[in-house]
Amino acid sequence: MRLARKSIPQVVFASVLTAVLAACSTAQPSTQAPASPPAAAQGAPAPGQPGAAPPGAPKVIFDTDFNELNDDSQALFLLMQAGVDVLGVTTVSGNTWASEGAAYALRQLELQGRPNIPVFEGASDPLFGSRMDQLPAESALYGTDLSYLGAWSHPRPPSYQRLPKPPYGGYAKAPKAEGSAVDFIVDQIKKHPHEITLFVLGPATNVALAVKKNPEIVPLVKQVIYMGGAFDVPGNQGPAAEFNVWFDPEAARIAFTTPFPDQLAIPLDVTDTVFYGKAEYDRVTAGENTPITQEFKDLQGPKFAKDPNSRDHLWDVLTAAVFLQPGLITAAEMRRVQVDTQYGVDYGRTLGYDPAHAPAGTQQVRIVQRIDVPKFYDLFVQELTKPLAR
Ligand SMILES: [Ca+2]
Repeated sequence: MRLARKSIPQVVFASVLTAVLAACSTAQPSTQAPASPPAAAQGAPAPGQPGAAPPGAPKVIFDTDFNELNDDSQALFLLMQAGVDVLGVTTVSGNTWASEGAAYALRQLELQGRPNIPVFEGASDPLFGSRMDQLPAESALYGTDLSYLGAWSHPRPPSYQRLPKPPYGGYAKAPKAEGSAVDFIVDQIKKHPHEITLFVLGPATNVALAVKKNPEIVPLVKQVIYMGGAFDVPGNQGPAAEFNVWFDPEAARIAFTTPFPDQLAIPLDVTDTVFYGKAEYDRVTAGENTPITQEFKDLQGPKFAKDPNSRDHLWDVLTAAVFLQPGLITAAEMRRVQVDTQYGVDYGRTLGYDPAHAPAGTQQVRIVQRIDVPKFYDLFVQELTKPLAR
């Protein structure tokens, strides 16, 4: 059995992080120049080029545990359809392995005619390493619900081009971008100071690595938007933790306690109040076919045909929606946030303190508690059903 995580002294954590950062800075030495490097690997395409956003469009980096037509995927659709300048997609293991996320993101971007948006394969394991083999013990000790394990439910694929099952419509023609996801985040923030909103829609591993490796970027980030945490509601991965934070609690702790100029969180407190069912599916698929609506029909149609009462949450989609329309937020509170990283029943629990009575080292995060659901769905349907933004 592995060393119990609570017995890992801080110095070990520091050395682990140092080793990870060293690997990060030297990762992926390209021994062979790609015949045709991804056009956008150095940043967003120039205006007028395929995949270019309108001049002046807000800039985002999309950090994600991407899957096919899941909440991450729909959040990306929403941002791009609304004309946001997506500088790049960086993947992390969570719902999927980082390699799977890269394959799915490349394919989804290709389907939307946006193959020039670079996709970087990021961290495959949490800062403290994989816990796959200790999950049964974790469940027995702490009551962790093992019904959903994301990437840890199946073996790590050998590469983003060799998944157990090809992506929807096959593998994308474009390769993933060369280089490190962490370095891409750092370089883009330095290139566009005070302009980039960083979407953190999976475990925060890439972001934690970026701010530890290059802390000078912290004041240059415009805003960080997380899907993550469960503040005044139960967790969805065991009694207390939300999945993204549970997957890499140490990374979430680093991210939330970093003094970014502006942090906004979409936790389970709000996502648990928004349901997606057949009525919403019918609105998305009612009109003209586009690659997006066709994918909804192909991938969600069978589920609703079998069970018209099926419904689910949209988690990450809410981050994109409130970014596009902040007025959708009907209730929110400013809290100072900490993450419990003691390896116990509360491992990965997010704690939101009253700013007047908060522990030292915590940072202010705006916690969204409710949104205007009908207006949210109006935006969702409007953007996802219009002709593809190119
Ligand atoms: Ca996600």
